[in-house]
Amino acid sequence: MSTTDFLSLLEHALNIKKRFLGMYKSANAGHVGCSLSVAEILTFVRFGWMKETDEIILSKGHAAAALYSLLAEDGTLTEQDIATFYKNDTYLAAHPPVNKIKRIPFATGSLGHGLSIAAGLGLAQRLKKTEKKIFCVTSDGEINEGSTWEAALFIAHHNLTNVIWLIDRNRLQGFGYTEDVMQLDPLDKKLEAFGFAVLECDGHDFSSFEQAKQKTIIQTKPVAIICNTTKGKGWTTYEGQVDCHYLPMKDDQFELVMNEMDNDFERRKKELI
Ligand SMILES: Cc1ncc(C[n+]2csc(CCOP(=O)(O)OP(=O)(O)O)c2C)c(N)n1
Repeated sequence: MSTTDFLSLLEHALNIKKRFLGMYKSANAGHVGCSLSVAEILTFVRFGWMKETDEIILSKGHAAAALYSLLAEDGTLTEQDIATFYKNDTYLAAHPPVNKIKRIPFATGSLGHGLSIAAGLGLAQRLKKTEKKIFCVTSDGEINEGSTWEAALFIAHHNLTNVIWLIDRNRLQGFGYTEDVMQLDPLDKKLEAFGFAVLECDGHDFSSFEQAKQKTIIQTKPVAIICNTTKGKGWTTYEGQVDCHYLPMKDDQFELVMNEMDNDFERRKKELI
């Protein structure tokens, strides 16, 4: 990937984050931290990895605003659509609806189901003998759900290398730390025992994603990528704190976080060039 490609990813990420922050602010809605956590993962998959025909499943549907913003960034949704977020009669609800929006074929948000959907799609594509890949983004908290492990068994059993599982490993969930609620570590060893090739990356850093992508290409087993992230990244008031899950932004916090997005972009741009 060239410097221009990385710069373009940074620009997309900035637009995506500022757009969904604006959506959350005008809706006075929570889940801000959940979307800031997953923003670069979605940006990289959509603009740095997947082909037009590939699928992306956001299993952690409560970060729907990040997905809607991504779909506005790629032209699937318009800014007029985006303005309806959380309003009466909108399709852009708090969780992605089924079959209303192009690129969102399944409702998600009842946590723990996305990987099963990805597994089914992966097997279907295998049977159809297509090259299509299914990117599934889950949270870490939803790995508490038994259905996630059933899907993992299934993917490994069928060696569905067309399914790529990205885990937003921010170590927080709605009301506490994942390791306190239900211990996942050593997550890499558990996933390996289930038959996955496990990779790790910095879930906010595009060069780290690029390395994981290059390693994925050469694997012969299904890949799970543990993307180490910070929940609420850039929202200084609550970054890395449990409150970034449900609390909406106050006016002054919104101003701060929008400035932080610009500053972060400039910092990363300087590092790049
Ligand atoms: C099956 C199910 N149980 C409970 C919820 C309510 N809920 C919404 S978000 C959340 C926790 C989020 O933590 P995590 O899944 O780790 O997401 P992230 O920290 O990445 O936002 C819960 C319990 C849900 N959406 N689905």
